[in-house]
Amino acid sequence: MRIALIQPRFEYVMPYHITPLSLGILATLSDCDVDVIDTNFTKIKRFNYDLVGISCTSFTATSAYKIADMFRDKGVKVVLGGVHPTFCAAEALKHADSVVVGEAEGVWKKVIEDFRQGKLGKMYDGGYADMGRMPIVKLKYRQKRKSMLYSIPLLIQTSRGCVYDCDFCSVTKFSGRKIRHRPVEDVVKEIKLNKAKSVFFVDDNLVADFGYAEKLFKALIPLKIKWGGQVPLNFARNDKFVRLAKKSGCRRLFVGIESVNQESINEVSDKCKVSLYEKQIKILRDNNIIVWAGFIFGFDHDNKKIFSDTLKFCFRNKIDMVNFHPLAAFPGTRLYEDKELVKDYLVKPKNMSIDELLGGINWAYRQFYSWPKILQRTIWQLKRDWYKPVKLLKFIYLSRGYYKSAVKA
Ligand code: B12
Ligand code: SF4
Repeated sequence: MRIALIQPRFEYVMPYHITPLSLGILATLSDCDVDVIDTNFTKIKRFNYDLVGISCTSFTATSAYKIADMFRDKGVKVVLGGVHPTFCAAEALKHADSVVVGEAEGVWKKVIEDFRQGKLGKMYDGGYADMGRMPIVKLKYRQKRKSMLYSIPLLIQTSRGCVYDCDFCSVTKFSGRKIRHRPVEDVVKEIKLNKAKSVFFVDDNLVADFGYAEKLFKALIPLKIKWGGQVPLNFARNDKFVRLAKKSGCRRLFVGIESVNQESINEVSDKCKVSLYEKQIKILRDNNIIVWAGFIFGFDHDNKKIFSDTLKFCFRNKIDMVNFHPLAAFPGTRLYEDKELVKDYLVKPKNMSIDELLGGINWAYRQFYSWPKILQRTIWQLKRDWYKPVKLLKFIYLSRGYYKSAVKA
């Protein structure tokens, strides 16, 4: 038996050159031949699979449904899973023979077995996976694209669930309000088995539990890896902890700054304090950690000035990389229930038109990733990693990738 596990194309967000962890996990759990296909970079070359599994978020749903319809037309059974089918199961079932809601680790083997026996069910609920028994994903299912400029890091997840439940996020509804951790020993084992030199922790908040994070960081020190991950900026309130993270190999952090306008942030979360941002970013920079900041535009309190204000903030604080996103309300979030939506789950902005919002984001991207700015940041990088020319090339290449996507949009 041969199955295909497919990552659909990103519709209106920039693709990331990493095959998602979900497909690696499912492939590792499958007791049959598996092809993992990321359609952002690879064409589907064969169609005679016994079963096809497609991973689906709200921003890949349209392409996921197209692929599903295509395979079903050829008589191949299709299973859809992921965050979007979990919250929109009825919609997903119009395009699939079966839908898996929730975390799939606990049910995927049963799905395959039921299929083998010719009794594939319409709906499976994986609930919450047992984090103490997570599969160690095989390397062959992880790196689907290799090139000199991308050293694709090993994706690892150490925890699921979040205590905060922000209005624009579906993580708490999907994975629960209690944080569940993998044993640190399992994480270390996974890194060692994969002989990884570079790791990206996909946790929503790697430092949600300081006690666990401290244990993890200490266990990473002897592995001598470099790692990146996602943390809230207030992680930098504890200088000693940042130094420990750095010592354990932390090189790059993705921080959700969301907005430089406190009134805008207050609309969706009460835990971010703009007045502390500059100090916290400085602590990360002083520890030579690359700051990759995420911003959201289009809150009710945003007007057209927000784009230039944000750029000034980024340049003043020497932010290395940015993601600029329009405020979106995906299924499974409170915003989705509350807000008026325009196209592609975008929230209708109050103080500008949707074209002004998207145009403003595009303009901000082009300013941030313009050649003079990239070169300026490369000089900062030189000061940190002057002896690593390939790293600098990657930094420039990635930055230009953002610029080009903005120009195309
Ligand atoms: C890491 C991450 C990223 C990384 C992506 C790296 C990569 N390519 O892997 C970065 C930082 C780049 C990113 C960006 C964005 N992300 Co993101 N991201 C995540 C995060 C934190 C972890 C994803 C992950 O690897 N999880 C671990 C895997 C194992 O879990 P999983 O994918 O859910 O898979 C499980 C189940 O869903 C299911 N499953 C999944 N696929 C399939 C398929 C089949 C056949 C079956 C049976 C089951 C199944 O089984 C799996 C195992 O349990 C999630 C939140 C989360 N906790 O999942 C958000 C999340 C996926 N991101 C989200 C969003 C919105 C974005 C952005 C659009 C940012 C924004 N504007 O808000 C951008 C999109 C850019 C892009 N092109 O991807 C949303 C998606 C919401 C939605 N309804 O679609 C999430 C859920 C967070 C949220 N805010 O609610 N993201
Ligand atoms: S945005 Fe981050 S902190 Fe807020 S609920 Fe989602 S994962 Fe938790």
